[in-house]
Amino acid sequence: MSDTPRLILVLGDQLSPELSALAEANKSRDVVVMAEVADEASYVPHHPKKIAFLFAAMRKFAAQLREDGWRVEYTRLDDAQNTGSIPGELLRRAQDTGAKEVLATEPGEFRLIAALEECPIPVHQFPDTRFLASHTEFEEWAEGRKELRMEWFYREMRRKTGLLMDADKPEGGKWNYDHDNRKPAPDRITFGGPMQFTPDDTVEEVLDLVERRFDNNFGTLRPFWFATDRVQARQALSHFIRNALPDFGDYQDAMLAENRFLYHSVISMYLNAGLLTWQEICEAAEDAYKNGDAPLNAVEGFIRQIIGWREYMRGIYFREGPDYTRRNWLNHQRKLPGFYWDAQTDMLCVAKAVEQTRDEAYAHHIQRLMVTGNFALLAGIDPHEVHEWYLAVYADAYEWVEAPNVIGMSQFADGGIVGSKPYVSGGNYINKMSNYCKGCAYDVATKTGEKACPFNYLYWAFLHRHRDRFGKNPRMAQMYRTWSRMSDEKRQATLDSAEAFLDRMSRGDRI
Ligand code: FAD
Ligand code: DLZ
Ligand code: SF4
Repeated sequence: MSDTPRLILVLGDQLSPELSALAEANKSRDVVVMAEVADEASYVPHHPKKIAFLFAAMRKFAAQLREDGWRVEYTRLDDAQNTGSIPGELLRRAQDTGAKEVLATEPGEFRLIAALEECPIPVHQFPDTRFLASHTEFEEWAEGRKELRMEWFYREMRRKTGLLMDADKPEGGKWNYDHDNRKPAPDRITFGGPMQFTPDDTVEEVLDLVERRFDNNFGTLRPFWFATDRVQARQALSHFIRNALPDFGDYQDAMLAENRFLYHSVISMYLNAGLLTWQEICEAAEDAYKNGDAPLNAVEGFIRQIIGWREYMRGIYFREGPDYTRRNWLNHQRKLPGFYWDAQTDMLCVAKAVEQTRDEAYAHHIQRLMVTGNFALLAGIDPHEVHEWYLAVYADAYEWVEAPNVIGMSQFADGGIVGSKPYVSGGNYINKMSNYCKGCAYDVATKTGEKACPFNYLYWAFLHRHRDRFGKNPRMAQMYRTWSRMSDEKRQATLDSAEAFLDRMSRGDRI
């Protein structure tokens, strides 16, 4: 065997000891390369908390690898020799060490996969085995199907893992307990929120760096409370399983103006960066069910998000290819309004979602889908702009998971690959699931005119605008019938209200 070292690339969202590139490597021969680089930190204006989380977690992971006997060459953002890109750092380290090849785990974004393919030094990209379904497995599942519905894929994953299975039957007799999981916001939340961690010296050093270098990015850096290593991430997971999982199902779709986390786990940033595995999360949830600590509707709903939605979204991203983020099936062209960056809007639901995104680099699923996503779709915002916003502002955002959620699920820009109908609603849905409307300057019960909730008239204007696309969709037939039954005056007043509102928005007026 040659003694020439090889470089082992570990990216910021690959902080897992079981990473395929590390499994292929030889501790006594090879050199691990990790790098904080300007290219990765600025391809979208990431939230400062996201950058701080990744840099701190990268530094701690590098220290752990060294303790485990690896030679690690780590580049800090401020290092004088930093070339500013991942390929640049690989070339520099290759020159220093004499390495002639690189072992990598396939990145989660096409942009970076292409950059590694084009790198002057050969880079072998191994499959990312931290996921349940390989690309081939997803392709085989998708092959020949007319519709790629998550539910069918999820059942395969249940069978494959044996999670919540009673021999070959689903636990409790049903695959999906979503029907029980749509309760509106409760009066009182008993969960105090995700576990918070006091920054240690490593984190403080990174916070100072991020404060200096990314001061102009959207988002509040301090207080910073994320877990930044595996031990802490596991504590955060246990805290959720013990204190919130039992109510996760019931209130999964609820929203509250005064509570940012409800019964959500807030672990996606840890899972996506590699600090937790899907196996340990799902096993902990299943154990809670088996021990009688959490009901089936909660545990099934939670496990479905991880082995169902998360894996399915990744499958779609890699199947659809690099042009996916440019899809615009509805031909929406409006610019993303400024209030997505400064929360200056009278729509309280949107203002609250943006404020908490700014403060926490987090919003839960229904806020992302039915508030900021719903509004962007109704208002006809360019889906690529929407995509770039989501990719920047959330601590858990990488293209493989963000793009199918935004382009597919939320904006219907892929023409119906992820969803069979667009996720749009008027103010009624938001009012039912939250307490936002009570404190809003707009009136959710009013349908047209200046005081009316904008979601109300924008909803009908959206259906009207896209009748040729959705008019024959059986799942939307009822809504089109309702629209058709309205009087001409009412329909015209609705369309006029929508047009006037969108004009004001495009002019930059406060809305
Ligand atoms: P919980 O509600 O506690 O759910 C548990 C876990 O299930 C999550 O941690 C996550 O790993 C997984 N999960 C749940 N829903 C999804 C989903 N639709 N797709 C993939 N995984 C899911 N998730 C991301 O990880 N990164 C993103 O960039 C991202 N962007 C989104 C954009 C939009 C428009 C929408 C509608 C959803 C997006 N999601 C994204 C999915 C989901 O909103 C987040 O995973 C979830 O809010 C994370 O919070 P949590 O850990 O408290 O999740
Ligand atoms: C998101 C991110 C950021 C902000 N910075 C770095 C970095 O400096 N170095 C690094 O290796 N990775 C970083 N990442 C994560 C990468 O962007 C991520 O690996 C790709 O987007 C693929 O998912
Ligand atoms: Fe949002 Fe409309 Fe309710 Fe205001 S009234 S909070 S804009 S849904």
